[in-house]
Amino acid sequence: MLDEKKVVLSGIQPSGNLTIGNYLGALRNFDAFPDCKCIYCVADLHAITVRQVPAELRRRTYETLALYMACGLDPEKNILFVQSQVPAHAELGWVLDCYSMFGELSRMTQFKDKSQHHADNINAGLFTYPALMAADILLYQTDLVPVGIDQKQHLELARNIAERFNGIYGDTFTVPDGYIPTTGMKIMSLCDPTSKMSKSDPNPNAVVYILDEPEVILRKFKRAVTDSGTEVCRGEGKEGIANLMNIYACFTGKSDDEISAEFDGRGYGAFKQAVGEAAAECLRPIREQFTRLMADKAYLEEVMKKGADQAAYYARKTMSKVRRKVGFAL
Ligand code: AQP
Repeated sequence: MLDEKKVVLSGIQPSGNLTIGNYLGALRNFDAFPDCKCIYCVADLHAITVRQVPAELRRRTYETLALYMACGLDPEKNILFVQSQVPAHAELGWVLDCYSMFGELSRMTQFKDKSQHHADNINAGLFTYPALMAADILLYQTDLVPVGIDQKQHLELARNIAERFNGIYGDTFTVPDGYIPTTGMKIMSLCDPTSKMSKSDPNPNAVVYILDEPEVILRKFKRAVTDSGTEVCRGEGKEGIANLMNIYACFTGKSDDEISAEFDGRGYGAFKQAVGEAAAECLRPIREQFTRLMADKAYLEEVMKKGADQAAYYARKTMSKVRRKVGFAL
């Protein structure tokens, strides 16, 4: 533990514009730990496991940092930084590659999914991604990792790697726990409610971005795929409605029963309109604050620099322990 406070760490890849899936599954929970040391990175090393346009990656790195702040993360109270600016991530990532088994990495569903979507670029980084994610977490002796349910498998692997390393060399890493939200755990695509809403989805209508304008949000929800029924409730073949209920519950705090009662006899049209309005209303102040922050690039760079220095300080402590344990020359 750093400074005796519990350590919280998470990150988001700047691999696209952030979605309400990223927001509801992860980002919104980042400021739920007032008594902890919170460390949040923009995971640009992870982003290059999929081919990126360099100028866009750089722009989105700034934007992701600004979005962290626009969502309420105060850089005076949290360590906010860009992963590639703290080289210890890559360093520990390599070490942990050597303690990650081919078989366990092969079982990762994200690797299987991304290999299918990027069949022309199934690179080694895509395969060892979870070992780098383990390094991100273990580098800071992290206690808690707020992530969406889709990252649960990677988190389990990080725990296994930590336990394996500790088993060989004695106590080195804190074994982290996940902090996974119970409502709206996995937000699904608006066009195919059986697949996850992802920022890299090529179809913009499948995804609501945090920074979408209110009228765009309303339009996307209006067109969301549902079913031929009329009742707002969960059930067989109603994955689209279930997804909208999850989203509405997240933005309003209402229970399933309250939602079903509210839209009883009113049909899907009224429900979709309400989901859109609730989302647009909650996201409006974030978009406005984001616009203010993006206007001051020098300030963002100052935050990045300070965050990287703070993160590097803690990372160095763990790395010197790791170097000693594995037998690198000191
Ligand atoms: N649809 C989702 N529902 C709930 N949580 C989600 N997260 C992502 N999508 C959803 C959570 O957001 C965090 C950021 O994850 P990431 O950027 O590291 O990678 P990801 O999970 O692969 O996110 P995307 O949006 O799907 O990115 P691409 O398209 O680049 O692969 C994580 O905590 C994740 O659980």
